[in-house]
Amino acid sequence: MSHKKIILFLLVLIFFAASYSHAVYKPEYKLSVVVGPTGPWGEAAAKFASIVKEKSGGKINIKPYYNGQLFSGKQTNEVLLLKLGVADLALGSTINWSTTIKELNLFSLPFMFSNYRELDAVLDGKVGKQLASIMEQKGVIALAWGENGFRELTNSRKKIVSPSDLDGLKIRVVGSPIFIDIFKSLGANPASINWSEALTALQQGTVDGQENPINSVIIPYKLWQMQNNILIWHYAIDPIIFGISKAIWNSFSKKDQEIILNAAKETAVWQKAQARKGLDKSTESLDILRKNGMDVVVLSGKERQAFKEKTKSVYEKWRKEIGASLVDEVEKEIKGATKK
Ligand code: X2X
Repeated sequence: MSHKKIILFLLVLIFFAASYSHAVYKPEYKLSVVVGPTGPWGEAAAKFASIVKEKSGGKINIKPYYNGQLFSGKQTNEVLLLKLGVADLALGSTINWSTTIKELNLFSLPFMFSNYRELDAVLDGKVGKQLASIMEQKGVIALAWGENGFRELTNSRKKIVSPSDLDGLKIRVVGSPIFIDIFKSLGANPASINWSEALTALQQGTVDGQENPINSVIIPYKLWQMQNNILIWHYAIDPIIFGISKAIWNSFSKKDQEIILNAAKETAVWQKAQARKGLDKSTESLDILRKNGMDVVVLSGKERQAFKEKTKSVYEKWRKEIGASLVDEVEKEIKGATKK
């Protein structure tokens, strides 16, 4: 072979190698999920994976790792898993990511959101986009917003109607400092415990109570087996982010990115609807709790106001931590949504 031919041959080889490497898929893309496979959150992980698999003709294989299997240590480290490549994707709660991305604490500002309309206005508006761009700077692409739900308080000791009823109650919270502040301001005794250890703590009575959304956590985990009181107080909302590591995202072709993005959006719509079912236009989910022996207290506007006032200093402290201008923007969007 002449030199020219050899060079041409090598160039052709390089060309094929390059285009082949573009099409190399990992045998498995790991998706981190903090909860188990049952309930809207866990089921969304399987649904998302199956849509992506089908639409990519079996090439993109996402595998959910439930119950925080990929965490070695705290659940609040989930974003770091994406950065380190331990996980490629996550269906993550804003709470678990808020220690790394401080702006995400805004959903935990006590008694800020009262209903889904306000939440949708914020997530679908300017703030939702701003948060996505902050996450991208931290190495995560937010594909869609899902929902864990409004977080309600359960306990095994007593009926709670006013802040003083919380006095001295030991409450399991996520290891995110804003929750410690909130429960301390209410006179309770908060303990940071990973979700994976929370059930044992509740069973053994190491803690008296916990707070979590009804459809995504309280019902699938049958918390009535250890908790007989629930307070519907909507004190914090907990969106879920369909997130993918930026490095992994960039490894996909435009066509594959589209498949993944559309699957996330489609699943998020379904997942949100499941998270709100029986809590929004009807009370079916509350009936499930009652049928299983729980005493359900739904706060009136006035009763809720008492809790709001008690936690005001926490709100003001965290307004500064999160960024006052961002919180102002959220307050503005909430006001706009209320007027509509
Ligand atoms: O740990 C919790 O309470 C849970 C499952 O709701 C979150 O991951 C934030």
